[in-house]
Amino acid sequence: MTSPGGFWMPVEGSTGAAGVDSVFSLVFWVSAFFFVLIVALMVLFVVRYRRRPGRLDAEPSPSHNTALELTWTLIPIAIVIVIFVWGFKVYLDTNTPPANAYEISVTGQKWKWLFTYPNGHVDENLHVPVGTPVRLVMTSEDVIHGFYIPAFRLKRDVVPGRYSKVWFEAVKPGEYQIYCTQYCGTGHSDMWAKVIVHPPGGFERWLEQASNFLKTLSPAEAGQRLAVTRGCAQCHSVDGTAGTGPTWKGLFGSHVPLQGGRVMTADEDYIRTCILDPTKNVPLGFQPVMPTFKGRIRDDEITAIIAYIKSLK
Ligand code: HEC
Ligand SMILES: [Cu+2]
Repeated sequence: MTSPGGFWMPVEGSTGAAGVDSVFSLVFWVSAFFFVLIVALMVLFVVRYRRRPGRLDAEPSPSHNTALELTWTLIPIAIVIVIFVWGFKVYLDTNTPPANAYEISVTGQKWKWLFTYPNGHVDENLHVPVGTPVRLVMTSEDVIHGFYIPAFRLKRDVVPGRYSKVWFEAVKPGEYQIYCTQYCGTGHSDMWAKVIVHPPGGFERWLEQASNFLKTLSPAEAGQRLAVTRGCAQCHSVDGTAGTGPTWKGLFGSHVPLQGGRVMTADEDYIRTCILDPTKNVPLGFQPVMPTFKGRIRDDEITAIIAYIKSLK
């Protein structure tokens, strides 16, 4: 369950949220005040000075009035200066991470978020300890995505080829929603993830357990996770539909026709070769666009993925 929040706003889930809300309220109430004032005066003047029998011509008006002009210049200037100073202070606070912040890498891709922890663990949700500054270093694998956590009042574009950085400190354990705010393609609205804020001590326990999933899960389950966190699932379906790459359903043990007329049996060695040297055996009807995973994937991970592919009868 994500935390609901109030009538107008989501919960203030981070230390920076109250500052952002205060600037928002200031701008909102200033705008509301002038909206009411201007509309009310407009209606009043329309009625008061409308064309009537006996008063057909406009009354002559003075060319200018110094006191009035100074008032309507100086008051707005004071207001925008207050908005600027207040807003700039909140901007600096929310953009300057404390030196001891815990760093997590974020990757946006069509259509999910991946979070990489300092020990190399990759997860589909953002797990963080409560009461600790966390710095996110974010980039995209494909198009522009928008990283957005309403409860933390935190939103930043995630752009391919560069790194955007944000930070926050969560104030209360719980779950909060992450969205993508750039229309990044057909799966855009599925680009959801959660922030899971752990109570003291819980984060370390979670990370320890999650990083050990090759030992704690069955090989096929571990392989299924790897297929997602390593990005294989982006190109390989498991339901029989062909994507950028061939489906994995029924792959194991089948006879695969290759470009150049050869046919190979999809056994353990074939799959291993496909992962490490994808251009060596290219199945008929596909482009050789799979990136090599040589040096990026460990042997025990390959074994788990093979176990997963075997299970997809
Ligand atoms: C960018 C898309 C893409 C990604 C990501 C990708 N693949 Fe592939 N994969 C392909 C394509 C295209 C082919 C067929 C052409 C080739 O072999 O280069 C293929 C072929 C394969 C084959 C042979 C399939 C067959 O039917 O003969 C296996 C096995 C495989 N990939 C495993 C993986 C694994 C494991 C991962 C993740 C670690 C992965 N792929 C990531 C696109 C991808
Ligand atoms: Cu997106």
